[in-house]
Amino acid sequence: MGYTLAQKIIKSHLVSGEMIPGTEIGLRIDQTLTQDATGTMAYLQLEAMGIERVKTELSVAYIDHNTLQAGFENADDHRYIQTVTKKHGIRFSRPGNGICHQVHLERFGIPGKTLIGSDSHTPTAGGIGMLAMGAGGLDVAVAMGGGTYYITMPKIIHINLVGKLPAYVGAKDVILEVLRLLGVKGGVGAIVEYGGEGVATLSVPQRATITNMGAELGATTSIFPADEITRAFLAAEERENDFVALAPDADAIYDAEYTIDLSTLVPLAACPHSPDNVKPVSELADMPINQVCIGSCTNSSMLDMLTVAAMLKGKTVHPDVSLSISPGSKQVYTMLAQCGALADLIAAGARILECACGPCIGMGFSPKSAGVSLRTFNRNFLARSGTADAQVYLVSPETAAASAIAGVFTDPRTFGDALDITVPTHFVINDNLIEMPAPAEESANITVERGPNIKPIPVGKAPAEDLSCELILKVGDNITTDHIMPAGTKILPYRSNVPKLSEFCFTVCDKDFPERAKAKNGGIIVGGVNYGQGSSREHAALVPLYLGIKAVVAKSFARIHVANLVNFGIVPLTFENPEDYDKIDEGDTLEIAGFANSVATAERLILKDVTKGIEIPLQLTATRRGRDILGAGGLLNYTRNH
Ligand code: MIC
Ligand code: SF4
Repeated sequence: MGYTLAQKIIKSHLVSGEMIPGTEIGLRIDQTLTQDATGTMAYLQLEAMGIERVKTELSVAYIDHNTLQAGFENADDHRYIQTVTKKHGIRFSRPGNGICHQVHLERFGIPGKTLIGSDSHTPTAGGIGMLAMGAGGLDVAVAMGGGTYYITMPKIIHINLVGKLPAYVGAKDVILEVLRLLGVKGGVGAIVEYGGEGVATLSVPQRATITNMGAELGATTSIFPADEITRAFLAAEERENDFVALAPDADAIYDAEYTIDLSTLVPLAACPHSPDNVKPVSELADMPINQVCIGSCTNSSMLDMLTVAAMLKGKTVHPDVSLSISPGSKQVYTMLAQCGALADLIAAGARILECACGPCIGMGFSPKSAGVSLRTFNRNFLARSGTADAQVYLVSPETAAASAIAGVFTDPRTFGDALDITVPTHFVINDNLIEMPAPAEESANITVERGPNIKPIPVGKAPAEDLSCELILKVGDNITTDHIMPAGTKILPYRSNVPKLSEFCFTVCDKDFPERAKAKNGGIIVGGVNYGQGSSREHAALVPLYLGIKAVVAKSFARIHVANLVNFGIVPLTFENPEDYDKIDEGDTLEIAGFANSVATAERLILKDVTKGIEIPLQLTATRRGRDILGAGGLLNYTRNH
């Protein structure tokens, strides 16, 4: 039997388990990345585990999220990351060097290698044929120490691409079409593998746009083959030696198959407030808009920027629209300046931001009240932009540029003659903002600098013998980590200060939650399907732990979040009968007799709702290892004990 592309990489990195979908496997990790909003915690954990030097082939720490420095906190975190990485053998990408995923693709990604990153969009590197996955910071810290990364062996979904994209239809429209087809939980438990003759018509940056936003499908990762186009991209980055050709076996077996004819695609938009709420732009045409933001790890490559610059050249942004542009990396920014395209963007009235995540994570550029914002980003979750009643639409750079000029939602196919823009055959290489770590023999001399905002990490406790507590919060389906632990300018500076961060937990859903949880010493949270979708931020587990949350009962969980819950000792439980969700209410008193024993061994637990006088069967779907971690009160304790 032949293997798929992803299966081949898994096979060559398998440390434990068998490649049977749904069972636990352990993988050897070649590369890691962190960003600053999750990195401080990851490196505090690396220190807590006593890891002296990283054991991966390459580990890089990027500074790209918390770049608006309205107080000392972010700058202190950056200094902490700079010094801790120097000491422990990690490269440091300075602020100004660009968004982690864009820079990693340009300078470090290697086909056939494994990468985990403390950011859910790490699968961007799947565009170059890497097996790249998002993970919680603690899992990344373990991998840096040479530890195994455990996942559930995914199914493989094959997306067969045929044909060629028409003019003004972009790679973004391909992934929006996949989201329309599969939905935000359509990729859970699966890897999405792209193949077919249409692959050869897509450049590496286009492929990376598609694998990037595979995160919004809930997929473990997404991947493209490594072919002559990949070789040319690596050669243009002066890294042709890193090229390895990768393709699935001809007789590979997939668990599901879809075909997308690229030539039939049209410009699409994901409407508020979910990336799978997809409609053709033509249906939204002429809706007045207030803001356009171009950039983010999804659409900030040289190809995207040149496309936008060509469309804006000689034009002026509509007076009702504020347009921001964030190039993805210093390489992109430099080349835009050198070729004159930057001048075209500035002349048109674009507000050029530094190469960082920026508006994507609410770091500035919040829209006006009830504002309509078109963004080339990957997430339009409620309130993520920083404006609670904003209406955020996710679109391609082509749709964004055409609409910014017109002042209304515009189908870019009405814009004019087709553009002829291709990926440069040679990129400007200057890695001067990537600092190398100190040699091992000098690391003892390096002092790690810790600002006053860096507080100790909360550590979990072993489960109680019997659990009795309140149903402290009940939420619906598809709750994102942006609901659980919102981000943005005002909150992100506290990523290394969990007590302060806890004041914002779940406030998108319920303003009183933090106070209530504190007063009642926590309790149990109940959720619907796909609980915890979205980011990799382990703060969405750490902060509930700090507030005393003992367990989350949901209809189903998102992959990275459920791993984070286990890592911090919060017990993830699912309803045996999803309809039982409707039978229990916030404020009910809940009991699980023999809780600790059940977590250790039982498949089935009985939740007693004392208020209603009913019993509800639950399942704990943790692996043996997961149960041991929960029993120890989280991965830090578990690692210490081992
Ligand atoms: C995001 O896009 O939501 C983030 C911000 O990049 C997160 C990481 C974080 O919360 O720091 C992610 O995607 O994992
Ligand atoms: Fe940054 Fe946005 Fe990408 Fe997250 S999705 S890494 S915030 S650009």
